[in-house]
Amino acid sequence: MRKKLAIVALVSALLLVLSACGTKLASYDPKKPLGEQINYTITGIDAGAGIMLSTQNAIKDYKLDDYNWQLQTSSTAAMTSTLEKAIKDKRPIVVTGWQPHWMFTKFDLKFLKDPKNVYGDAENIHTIVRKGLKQDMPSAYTVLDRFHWTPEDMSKVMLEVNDGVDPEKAAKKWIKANPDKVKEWTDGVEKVNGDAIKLTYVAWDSEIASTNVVAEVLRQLGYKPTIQAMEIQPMWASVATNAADGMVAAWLPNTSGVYYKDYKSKVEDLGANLEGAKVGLAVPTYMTNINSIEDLKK
Ligand code: PBE
Repeated sequence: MRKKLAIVALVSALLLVLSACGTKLASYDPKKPLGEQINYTITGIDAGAGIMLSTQNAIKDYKLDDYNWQLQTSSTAAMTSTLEKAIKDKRPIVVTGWQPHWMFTKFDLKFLKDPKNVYGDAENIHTIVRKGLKQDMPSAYTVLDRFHWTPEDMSKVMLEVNDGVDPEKAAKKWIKANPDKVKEWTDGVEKVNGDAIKLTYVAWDSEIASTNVVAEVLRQLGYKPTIQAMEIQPMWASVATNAADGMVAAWLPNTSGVYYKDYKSKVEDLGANLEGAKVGLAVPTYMTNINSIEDLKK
């Protein structure tokens, strides 16, 4: 009887060890085809994001579907957490990546070359407002029209938020630290008395940062701003139908291009608020022999 028990215990211990081995995922092996190592899966974000549409196009244009490559839908938070875990164990991973974003500050990542230029060249982020805003809210219109900052500015706010600071507080802090920039947007603008203004955005880290900064500047001018997060298509529709006054989240010409095409005649495009954004596929730098989207077929 005792012997039997001992055997049962031994077998279960063995099984435990074996299953533990099974769940331990292998680190990146440059000698093996990459696809095999990650189940031919690109880790993506929310379904409507422009980067997801571009990645579907990349899969087609580079004929990655011949190799059964697929794009996994998730969210920015899930993607960055999967990325962080992979990097910790030096495992292979391919993600939808963009800049400005703290993922490039926090992790050693590189964009894959895109010889077919599916993701387009550098992107600018535009401010889009509803028609009639200029007449209805001239002060807010002027600020939104002048709002312009750099990828470094945006990254600062994003990093703070990623460190756990409340977005509104992070925005206030950035404004306090950058009075000259804020003055360029607000100089000579007449204050108002509690007028309500509504901005919409998608809860991407970059847009959480920009939308909170703009809302805070408007608040300091006497507005009562509300900011509302939604999906990308409703965000455009909200401005086009006057349900919202504006947004600062249009990545153009490529990433939000399909939405721009649909809505451009129903909104007013105030031009770029940030230049030099970038979108593409990204991998950790330890994946030394994967440098181009073409390499995914190796
Ligand atoms: N992004 C961030 C968005 C725009 C901002 C690149 C994830 C996208 O539509 O893909």
